[in-house]
Amino acid sequence: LTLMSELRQAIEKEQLHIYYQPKVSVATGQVYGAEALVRWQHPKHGFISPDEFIPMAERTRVIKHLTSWVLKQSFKHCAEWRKRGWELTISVNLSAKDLHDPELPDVMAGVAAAANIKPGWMMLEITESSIMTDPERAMEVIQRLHEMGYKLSIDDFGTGYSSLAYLKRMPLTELKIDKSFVVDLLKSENDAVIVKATINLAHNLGLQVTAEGVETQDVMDKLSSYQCDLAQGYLFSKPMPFEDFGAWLAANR
Ligand code: G
Ligand code: G
Ligand code: NA
Ligand code: MN
Repeated sequence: LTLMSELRQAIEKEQLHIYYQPKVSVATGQVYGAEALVRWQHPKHGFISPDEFIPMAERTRVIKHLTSWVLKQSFKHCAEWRKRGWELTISVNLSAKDLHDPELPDVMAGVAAAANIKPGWMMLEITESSIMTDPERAMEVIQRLHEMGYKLSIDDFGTGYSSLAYLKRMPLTELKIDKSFVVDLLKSENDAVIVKATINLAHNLGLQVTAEGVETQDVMDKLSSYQCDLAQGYLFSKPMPFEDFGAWLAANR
């Protein structure tokens, strides 16, 4: 049995789980939302990182099932938290393949209706490179998702190819600064310059900014001096299962 065929069955066998990592307001410390990150608990090989199985899934139609499953689960969880009065914005990662699938908006409409969530509660993370492989086609899907009310975020900003011309034309809510620029913010003058410039660029385009990979209070203070909007990282919490996130929220709200 290949890992690929096992992945195909992992969903039915309930081997996939979604972990949540909080996003926190830099200015107030308030919890803004969380990013949904998929995990594969393989019975023999143990934990397998999405960095390994997402690219594998993307080479086949499995990615479509995987994305639908992640959307279904995270929408359900979001609805559950909203019912408890927690007004969180939940971020979900889309792959390049998803962005080029003209059926995605219809799939999402079905999933949102079934879970009884408003699209405005969800933020969809897309990477620069996934847009740039076929910008016109990606733009059509992005435009439709925006019209449905979904928030859109550019993930890993600064690490891929991107065109500022497309950035300007896209209906975005957020830029997410990649952790590779954030972790050494205090040690690297170049990283500091990049982070500061990215925050200013985003704000001048009317976008909010999340810095990921925030591990220390010193980095948090620096981000605060740069007027960064949101932070995500081990300083607050590692990604955690649905139940643990509920407990974390109750303790940290
Ligand atoms: O979870 P971790 O911190 O290891 O994430 C590794 C990578 O996997 C990140 O690039 C993240 O964006 C990606 N990833 C995590 N969950 C999903 C998912 O549900 N769908 C897609 N397409 N990518 C994901
Ligand atoms: O590619 P994407 O940015 O979506 O993935 C986020 C990844 O970053 C996940 O694998 C997550 O586990 C990881 N991560 C989250 N917070 C931190 C952090 O504070 N430091 C580091 N080094 N990695 C982090
Ligand atoms: Na992401
Ligand atoms: Mn990222």
